Amino acid sequence: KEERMGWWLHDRFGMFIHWGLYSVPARHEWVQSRERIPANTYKDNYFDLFDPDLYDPKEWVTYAKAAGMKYVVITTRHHEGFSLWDTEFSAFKASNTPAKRDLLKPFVDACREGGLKVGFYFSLIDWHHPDFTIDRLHPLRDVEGADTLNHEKDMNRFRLFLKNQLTELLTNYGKIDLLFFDYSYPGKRGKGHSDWDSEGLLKLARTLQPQILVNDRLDLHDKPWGWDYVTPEQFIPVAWPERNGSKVPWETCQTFSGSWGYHRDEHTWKSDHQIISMLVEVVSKGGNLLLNVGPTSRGEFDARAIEKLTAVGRWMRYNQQA
Ligand code: FUL
Repeated sequence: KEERMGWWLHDRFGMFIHWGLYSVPARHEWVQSRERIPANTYKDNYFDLFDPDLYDPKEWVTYAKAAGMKYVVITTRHHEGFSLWDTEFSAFKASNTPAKRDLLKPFVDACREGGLKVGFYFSLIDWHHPDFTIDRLHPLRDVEGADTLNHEKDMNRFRLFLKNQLTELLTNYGKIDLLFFDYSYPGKRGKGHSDWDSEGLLKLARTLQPQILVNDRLDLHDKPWGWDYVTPEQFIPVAWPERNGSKVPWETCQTFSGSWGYHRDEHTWKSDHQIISMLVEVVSKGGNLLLNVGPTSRGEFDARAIEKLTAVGRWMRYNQQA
């Protein structure tokens, strides 16, 4: 494990990218759940408006590198169930929108070309798939008759679907350095990891890509082989996190503002000073920082994100080791 983790422990600083259909409404990546939007309405409203005409992943890589980041983790699919790649297993994918293409492939190529490690974020939650249980986070949770609807659902089919998609991702895009599963919680049936067969997913990942690093959101906390690093979200632990009395590898993921997906009207952006202090604090406590950008539906970084990344880059330039 130590050997596998070498690059990650060394690199310390990465970029998170949350990009999906939620960039169209531009008011939080949980918009579908928050506003209780049924899957078909969500699709009708936003699918045909997803047209990333300004998408240039090479540009994204340039910004990441200029800020001193060494790896990138992108949402291949978030909770809305929309796939950025041309998956065989769903029609709810970028290649069927006006984008008309697999958006992941050029991204991976750009990272490789720029010498950045590539991580895939992969949602276990799916508000689009017909077999996904209507649980307490689901957009249809308040609909009358949700329990009856659940009788028709077959999580076995959903589990198979996840494995099929993960297989595509770990087979068709070359070497993938890291997987960020997100996230396992006890569902209506109350089982957590067995709802999505976390063990099976992890086994599959390690079979297809033995070197891959995996985060701790599969709900396999009690198993030392169930995760490589822990992921405090939106906070910096007071001290180096421990499990069973030993310090463990950790990474905090953080947003510039509140939302992960592009949120046009959110004005709570951290200052340059806050971001740089955060990086210093994290690294001083032995952790990694995964700093998030939520690109717009046209495929570009918001000017505010570019400003922040540039400020970090400027600081890096004057403070890096020769
Ligand atoms: C959370 C997700 O629900 C958020 O939308 C975001 O992706 C964050 C990194 O993880 O658990």
